[in-house]
Amino acid sequence: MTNWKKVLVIAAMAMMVFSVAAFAAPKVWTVGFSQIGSESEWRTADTISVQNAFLEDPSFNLIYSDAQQKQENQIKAIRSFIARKVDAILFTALVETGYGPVLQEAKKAKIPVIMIDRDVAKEDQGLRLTIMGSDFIKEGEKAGTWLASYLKAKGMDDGTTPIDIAELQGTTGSAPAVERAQGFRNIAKDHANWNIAHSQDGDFTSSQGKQVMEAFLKADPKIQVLFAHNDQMALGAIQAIKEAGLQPGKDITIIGMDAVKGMFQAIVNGEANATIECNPLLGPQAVQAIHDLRAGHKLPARIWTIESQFDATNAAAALPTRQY
Ligand code: GYE
Repeated sequence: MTNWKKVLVIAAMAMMVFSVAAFAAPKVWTVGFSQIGSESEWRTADTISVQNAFLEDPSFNLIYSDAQQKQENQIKAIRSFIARKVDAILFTALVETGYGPVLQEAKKAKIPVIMIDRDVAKEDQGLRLTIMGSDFIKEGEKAGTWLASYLKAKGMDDGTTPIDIAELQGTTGSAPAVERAQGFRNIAKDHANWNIAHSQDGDFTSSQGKQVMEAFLKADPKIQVLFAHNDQMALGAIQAIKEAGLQPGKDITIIGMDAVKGMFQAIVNGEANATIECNPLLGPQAVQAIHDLRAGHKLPARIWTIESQFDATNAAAALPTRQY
């Protein structure tokens, strides 16, 4: 082979290797993640899951922003993602409303926005690509259904004697607070003697849960059931119930949401009665969705997570393998 032919062959081979490598390794994408804060064990597990899933994939670069429970911090973070021309935005909305203008800006900049966990209000849903997370209405319904069968099995509900229920709501205006309340009421409406006598915002935190429960108990020592929109508030309320000289789990039936380890322990100890699982390990799903997006696939309008429910019949067996 003449020298110039050799050069041509080497050049052709180099080009082939180069193009195979280019095909195999997708362009690194920068993804901005606007998280709401760290109000609960659930949130911490969710943040770690997302951060780890992106860290494990060298084809992504994640910019994480913690809004510390402030909507204005989220709006600022999304604006900075747009200014940095990220390839995609992952977004958990603290509350449902108030993000329309910033989502318009992302749309104008042609940056896809994927909701994770908490969605925005209906009128703004056209501005984001998809939502991955739990069915909060179904979770509220599961809590109501669990309560109905528990009270019946224990002979605590004859269908006519009033049942006094207290509800610790999550952050006012957030998707899980709105929808869990709705789901619970979908079941409660078929029980004429169930009386949701107290309902107040406990901001999804244990300290607020405790404070609000103290106030509930002062106003009404006859509360028979506590429905808490998350386990964190239920755990705070358990403290308040004990300090009031009552036995949580016995004098007051307690149902939480999330199925975090602390609540499992409370159920095993007999101080709480049930928790409805809400899976925070959303990282792998988020990475998969953004992979699909980069590959040019159309994402489904809704990506659901799979979850379960736990009470004294199965909590102890599940506890050793819980990841959150
Ligand atoms: O239940 C709670 C958290 O948005 C589903 O937020 C999430 C909720 C979760 O802080 O513990």
